[in-house]
Amino acid sequence: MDNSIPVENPKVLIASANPLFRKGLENMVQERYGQTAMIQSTQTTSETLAVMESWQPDLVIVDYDDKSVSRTEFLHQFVAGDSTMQVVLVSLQASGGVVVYDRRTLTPAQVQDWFSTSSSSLQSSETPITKRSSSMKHYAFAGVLVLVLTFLVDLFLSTSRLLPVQASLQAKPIDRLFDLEIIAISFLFSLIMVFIGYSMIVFRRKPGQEEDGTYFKSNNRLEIIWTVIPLGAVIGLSYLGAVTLGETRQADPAPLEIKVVGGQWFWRFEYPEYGIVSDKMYMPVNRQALLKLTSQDVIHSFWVPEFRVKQDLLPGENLVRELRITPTLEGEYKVRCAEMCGTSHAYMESPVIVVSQQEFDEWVKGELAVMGTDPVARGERWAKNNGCQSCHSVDGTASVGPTWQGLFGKTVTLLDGSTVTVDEAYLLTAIINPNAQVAQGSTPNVMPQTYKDSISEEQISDIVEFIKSLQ
Ligand code: HEC
Ligand SMILES: [Cu+2]
Repeated sequence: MDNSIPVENPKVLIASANPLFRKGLENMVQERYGQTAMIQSTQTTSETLAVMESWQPDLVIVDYDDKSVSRTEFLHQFVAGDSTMQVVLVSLQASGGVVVYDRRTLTPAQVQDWFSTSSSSLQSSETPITKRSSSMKHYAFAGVLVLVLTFLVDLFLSTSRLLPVQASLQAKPIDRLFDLEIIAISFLFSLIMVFIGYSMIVFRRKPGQEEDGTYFKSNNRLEIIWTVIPLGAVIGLSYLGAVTLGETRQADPAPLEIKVVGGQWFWRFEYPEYGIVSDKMYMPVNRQALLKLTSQDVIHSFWVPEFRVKQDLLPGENLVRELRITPTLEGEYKVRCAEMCGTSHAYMESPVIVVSQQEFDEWVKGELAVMGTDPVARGERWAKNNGCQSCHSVDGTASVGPTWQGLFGKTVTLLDGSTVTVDEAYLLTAIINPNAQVAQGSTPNVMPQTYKDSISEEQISDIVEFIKSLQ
């Protein structure tokens, strides 16, 4: 391909809607080639493309700053075609300088030469091919920095105890996945930080550097890479997630069944095998527990961080959910509700106690003994298990509802002005039909109206005994 512009009668096309730009460049071209130069000018993209097609200019000069001549479209057309004409994208500066942004089939020396007759300064921002190898050096260096930072961040995160102690068999695969994700997080963090930091320091604009960066339209290779890699990562992680979930659900042949009931705002644990109901969850170590979870009102979520696994509790008999936990470490933990469920959500927690099989058997014996003989102890248990204590104190402290201390035998004035003495019948009515008799100073409709159905008669009479005992 012949790169030179003919000295005799060169055809020059100037594309700009700006008359000053056109005038300035015409002058330069004439200074360079003399009056023999043939000059045409165009003012829009389509006009420019049409003239290029029909007139076949030797040189095209495009106004870089002009909005009515789309340089992108123009360049695209030019690059796509097989024309040997020469193109210079220039920007005229207020100072009188000329900035060349892009050119084709013209070496920097030729541009220098071409403009040498004018007094303009000339700068080129095109990256010559020889810069390639030094850019590979930048990549290699940044790559090493990314690896080093990844290692350090991962070291920091994995030693800074983000998770509490691992106390169940099901926690193992989950923690393995966490380790992997922490490596991925460290890598992504480092990748972004190193590239931003490196660019800010190494490629900082030097004083006096005025031109724009190199123009490029798109980079297919880069776009394919940044689509395929995240896609692969997401698919890979979902596969690992599914495998891990499967591992946490592996069933032992004879698990200990525990029915877990959540309500506003209490936890209740029932052991059908033993006929025990408790407000604390006891678990023998190294034996799988099969939790059957259900809610009495809204959605709650069973979460003991040390066990890692978590499960929502949904209201409704047909929506009982299962969760398998094999505790591996004796100790006292806490179940907390992980689903915002109302005002006392944050306090909805109960002890979870992992003990040896022997201690567990003793606990079962003790529970059965308490429940078998003493109605007051049973009543205390039922009151706790049904969440009464989130509104009623047993020690005189003010709460949502009246305290139970000293309630029995007290004379209360009802909203209609009548006075009654609190006896067993009053307590019974107060529990199964709370709105029937509301004491002055209390708000009706706050206490749940559903205990008549959800608590058995025997249990309610135990609760009455318990309230009676609180003098
Ligand atoms: C959401 C809060 C709340 C819960 C939970 C709750 N109560 Fe109440 N309770 C109240 C309020 C408020 C009153 C006073 C207004 C009324 O009598 O309805 C009250 C009144 C009572 C009274 C009558 C006290 C008096 O001075 O007249 C008894 C007895 C009682 N509750 C027992 C229970 C029992 C037993 C439970 C659990 C099975 C329970 N409550 C659960 C809020 C609650
Ligand atoms: Cu809850």
